[in-house]
Amino acid sequence: MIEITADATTQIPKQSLNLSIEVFQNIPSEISVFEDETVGSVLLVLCKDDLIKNILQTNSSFNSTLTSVELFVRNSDLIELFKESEIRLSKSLKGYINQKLCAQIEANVIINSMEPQIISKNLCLKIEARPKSPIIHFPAQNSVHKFKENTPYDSLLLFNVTSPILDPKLNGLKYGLIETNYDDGQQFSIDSRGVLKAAHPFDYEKRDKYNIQTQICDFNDSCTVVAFRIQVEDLNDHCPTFMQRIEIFNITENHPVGQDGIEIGNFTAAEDADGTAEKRSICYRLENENDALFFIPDNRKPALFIRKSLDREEQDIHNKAIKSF
Ligand SMILES: [Ca+2]
Ligand SMILES: [Ca+2]
Repeated sequence: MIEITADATTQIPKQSLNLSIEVFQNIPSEISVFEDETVGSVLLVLCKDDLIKNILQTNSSFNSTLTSVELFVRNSDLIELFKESEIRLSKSLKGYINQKLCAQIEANVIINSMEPQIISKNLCLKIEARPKSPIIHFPAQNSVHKFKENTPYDSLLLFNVTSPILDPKLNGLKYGLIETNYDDGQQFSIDSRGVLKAAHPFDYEKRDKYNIQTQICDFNDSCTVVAFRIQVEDLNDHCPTFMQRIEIFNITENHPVGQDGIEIGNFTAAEDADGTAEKRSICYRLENENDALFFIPDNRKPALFIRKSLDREEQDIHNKAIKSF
């Protein structure tokens, strides 16, 4: 027979707190940490007041002024508790990618004169590789995109960019034009959907190409830059015009003229302001195409011919108009 003698104060067993893990409801059970996270950085902030509030909610007889909570981190050399609130990284996570490393957050709760209760919760670190910067699928680096001059385009290009960060809430990408020395990006804009627009139609004769650089950043300010060219295509939007309005040719009367006629002079060629040779095609014709005396044998050449010799006594001046087209 064993006789137990006890001190009077311990004869009445203290009431147990019976706290559940619910008191840790504000603390996540898992947090993601990048593999290259700096040692000493704060991974999580514990709020003791929230913990006490949760404890008091479990029993209305608990008194906040008589409640004390002490926090500890157990079973981990990866994290430490700083100032009783900050969970800080205490060791490099290099080499732990895709691993889950867990520690316990322990709370020693003392309320009134009740038996202290230790309650703990697992806190796991999910080690991830730091997300890479956004991936630009379109437009390709150094690609060339052609657009016609004088043509209004609602939009020029629609960027196709994805981010390796999977959380769609954080996946909003930021698009921006990078200023270059030549103001190439000045008349362009890019919106939050990645639509590139030009403020006004292009004019090949003013500028035939623009070298654009855009930067696409994720929420983490991890950015990717892509450079491409907007090439303007020339259209035949300029007509040839004569800069020399009047020209005078002299020919001796009764000049012998063969079957093919003879050239009486080359007039100054018309000019076409179009930027490319093929859009500067210039042809000539006499205003009166059925002229009995004068003709232009090759409508590409600014050369005027006569079919037969002229007689000064019959007519000494012939006024002819030539058209370019
Ligand atoms: Ca032209
Ligand atoms: Ca043109």
